[in-house]
Amino acid sequence: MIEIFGAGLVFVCNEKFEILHNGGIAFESSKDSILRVGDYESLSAEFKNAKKTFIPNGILLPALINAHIHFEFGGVLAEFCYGDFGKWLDSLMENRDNVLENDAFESIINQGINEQLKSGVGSVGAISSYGNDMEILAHSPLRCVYFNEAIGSNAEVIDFLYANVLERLNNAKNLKSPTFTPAIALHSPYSLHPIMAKKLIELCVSETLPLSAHFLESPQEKQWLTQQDGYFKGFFKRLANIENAKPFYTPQSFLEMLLPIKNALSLTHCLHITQKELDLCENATLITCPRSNRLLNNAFLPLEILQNRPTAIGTDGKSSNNNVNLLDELRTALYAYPQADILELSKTLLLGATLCGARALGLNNGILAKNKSVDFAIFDFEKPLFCENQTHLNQAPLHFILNANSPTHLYINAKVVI
Ligand code: MCF
Ligand code: FE
Repeated sequence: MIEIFGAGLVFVCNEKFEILHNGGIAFESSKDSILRVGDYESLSAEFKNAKKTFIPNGILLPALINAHIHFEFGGVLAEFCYGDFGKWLDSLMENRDNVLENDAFESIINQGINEQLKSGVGSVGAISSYGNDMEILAHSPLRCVYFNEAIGSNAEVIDFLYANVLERLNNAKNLKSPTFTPAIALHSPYSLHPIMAKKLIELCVSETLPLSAHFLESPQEKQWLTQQDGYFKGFFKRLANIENAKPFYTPQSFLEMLLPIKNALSLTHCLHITQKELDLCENATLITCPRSNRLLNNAFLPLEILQNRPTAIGTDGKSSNNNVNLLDELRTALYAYPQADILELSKTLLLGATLCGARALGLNNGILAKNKSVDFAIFDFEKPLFCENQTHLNQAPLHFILNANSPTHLYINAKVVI
C-alpha cells in the first residue's frame, strides 16, 4: 500500500531550503525509500488508493538528526564543573565512576532515547566510551550511528585498550541493522596515542566505517598541540606521572592522518580551528554543540565557519548540557549569533539538524527526496506558521525553531514511531 503524508508547509531541507505549500511525500508501506515529494493534491491524484494524512497547520520535515550525543553520561546532573575546560575535565576524571556506576543505568539510557524521539529526532551519532548503551540503542526505534570511542595515551597499555575497542566494535557489528551502524570515534588529539589512532583509521578505510573525533575544542587543547604547554602538561604529570609529556600531534598532523578517509568523517567542536586547518580537512563535516561549548569553553563556533562549512548540530551529553533536546539546542544557537540575519540563520541551523547531520553520519536521510530514507516528522501548530500575504518572505523556519515542541508524527525507517 502507498502512504501519503502532507502538511501546510513542507521543509524539504535541500541546500536552497525549499519550502512547499500544501506539499507531501509518498512511500510504499514499510519500504524505506521515498517514492515522490511534491504537491499534496498531485500526489493524491497520482496515487488514488493511497492511505492519506494531511495536517493543515503542520510542518513536515525530515526527522531531525542529533549528530553528537553521549547517552552514557545521561545521569549527570550537577556533578561536573562548568566555565573552564580544565576544571570540567578534572571534575569529570574525579566523578566519572560515580556517574557511570549507576543502578538506574538502563532507565537513564532509555530516558535519553525518549528525549530524542519526543523532540522529533530520528537519527543520532552516539559516542560511546564504554559500550554499555550499545544493546539498548541497537534495539531502540532510533537510527543510530554507534561510535565506539577509543581513548588512551599510555603506550604500555595500548594493546589492551586497542583490543577493548575491537571487542566493542565486533559486538556492534553483530548488532548491525538498517537502523544501527557500527562506527569508530577517536576521542581527541590530546588523549589518543598515534599507534592506536593509525590502526583504527586503517580499519575505517578498509571497512568503510564512519569516523568521528573531538577536535580543537578548548584553548587548553590548542595550547598543548601548538605550544606543547599549559593545562595538559600538568594533566599528564598528575594522571600518568609523566614528567615531560609531549603532544602526539600538531593540529595539522592529526588532520593529515585523517586524509585517507573517504567515507563519513566528522569533527566535533572545532572552536579553535584555523582557515588553513579547515582547508586541510575538506573531507570532514563539522559538528557544533553550542550549549556544551558555552558551558565548557565560553565560546560558540565562529559564525563565518557555521555559514561557510556544512556544519551539523548536536547536543553533546548531559556531561556538558542541561538536557539532550535538539530543539532546545537550536533555540540556543539562534540566540548565539546576534550578528547574523535571523531568517538565514534559522535555515542554516535547520539544515544543520537535517541535511548536514546526514552528511556527518553518512546516512541516506536528512532531506525529503526520492530514494531517501522514510525518516520524517510532522509538528502541528494551533495556527499556520506564516501569514497568507507573506508567502514571499516566509519566516516559518524561524517560527518553527521558536515554537516546535513535540512531533505529532514521527517515522523512522518507514515505520511509525509516534
Ligand atoms: O564533547 C564533550 C567535551 N569533550 C570531550 N569529551 C566529552 C564530552 N562529553 C563527554 N565526553 C567524554 C568522552 O567521551 O568525556 C570523557 C570521554 O569519555 C573524557 S576523557 C578525557
Ligand atoms: Fe562530546
